Amino acid sequence: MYSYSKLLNADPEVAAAIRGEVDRENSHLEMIASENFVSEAVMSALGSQFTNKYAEGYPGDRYYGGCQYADIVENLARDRAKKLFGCEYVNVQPHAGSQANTAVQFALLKPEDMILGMTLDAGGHLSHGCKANISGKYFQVAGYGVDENGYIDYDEILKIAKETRPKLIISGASAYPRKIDFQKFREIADEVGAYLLADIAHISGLVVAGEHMSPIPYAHVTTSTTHKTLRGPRGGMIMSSDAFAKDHKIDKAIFPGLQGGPLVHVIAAKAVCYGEALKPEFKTYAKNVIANAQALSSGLMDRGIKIFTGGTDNHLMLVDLRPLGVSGKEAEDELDEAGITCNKNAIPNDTSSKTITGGIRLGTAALTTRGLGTADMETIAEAIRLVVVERTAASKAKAKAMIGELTEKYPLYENVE
Ligand code: DSN
Repeated sequence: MYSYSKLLNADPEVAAAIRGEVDRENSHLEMIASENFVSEAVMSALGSQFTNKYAEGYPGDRYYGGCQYADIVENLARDRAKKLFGCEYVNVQPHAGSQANTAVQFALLKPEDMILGMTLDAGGHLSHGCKANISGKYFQVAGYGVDENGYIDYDEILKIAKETRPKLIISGASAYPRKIDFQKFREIADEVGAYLLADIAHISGLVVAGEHMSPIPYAHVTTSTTHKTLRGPRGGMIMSSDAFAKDHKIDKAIFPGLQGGPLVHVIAAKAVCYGEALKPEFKTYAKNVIANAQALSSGLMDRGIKIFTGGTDNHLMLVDLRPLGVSGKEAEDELDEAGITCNKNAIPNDTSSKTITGGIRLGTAALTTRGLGTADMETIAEAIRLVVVERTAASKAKAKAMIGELTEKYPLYENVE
């Protein structure tokens, strides 16, 4: 099992980097919308002896001997995930969300088929057809964006779908603060004879807690990561009906199509994460994530800071800094100095470069795990105002002191042994 003190003796350089990361996580507020903090139980499974094991294949049908415990743990992960999401079929082997999406595309499409996904600029993901990604190189791509208020426009998507006749429509985003209607997406897909893939990487924790519509009854296939609002280890998963998965050979698309040996230690940690998400406390956690996001976005708007779409329905928000004349890059750097970790993010119709951007994305999944509540969101909103609106040395120092008080009030790791 993972032991910091043993690592320190064996490899002080790597131990020092880990110590640095632990101290950074302790001393900063983690507001990157795609990050979270796993439990000690998840961390223990990740640091377990399963990292030693090769287990190509699936439970009961492996290409290596000695897989009896790997089978147990993969079956536990699959059974728990099926119960959690209410689906018939699950594959827990994808190393990440991108691999899950690529495997689905590999299973359902032929090279040069048309994909319709949300554009990266509007908040979509690389694996939904970005030109630089394999999805944009091997397939033809059409994109949809958001309307002038920042919402998905389903009539517009239907229009684009009728013009471009995609074989696959992808719903899901990395920076969309509003609810997604999977039933409407399915109606559009049916109208043009396309498959629907719902990528719920960001919102899966909210979905299983009943805080967001589930795509399972509507999408042909659903993918997710396991490390965002779901609060598990870094990794991916694919869900579907038994018949669809069998007909389209989804298991084969992951192994041997795209991956070799599964990461059994990560699958063990996924099993722990699904078990945690099945507990009633997880529902409270997801409710609090949204309450915190809404309190923070209101606190920022009360201070004259523009929030794209005027709020949020989920765990994240986009702060439009363009009216303040501050770039996303400047805000990311200056907030980091004050103790807030976040990422610069393009706002739809942003004309600044992708490495500068006109905004930042803020999320509350990790803050909520740390124990912060809505009253603390007021403090964070004020600290952000001091950094991005006032922008004096004195105001930034004040913000840093305020964030320091919060990180001390909610310690993350008391001892690292
Ligand atoms: N890179 C992730 C995010 O930050 O949203 C998406 O995979």
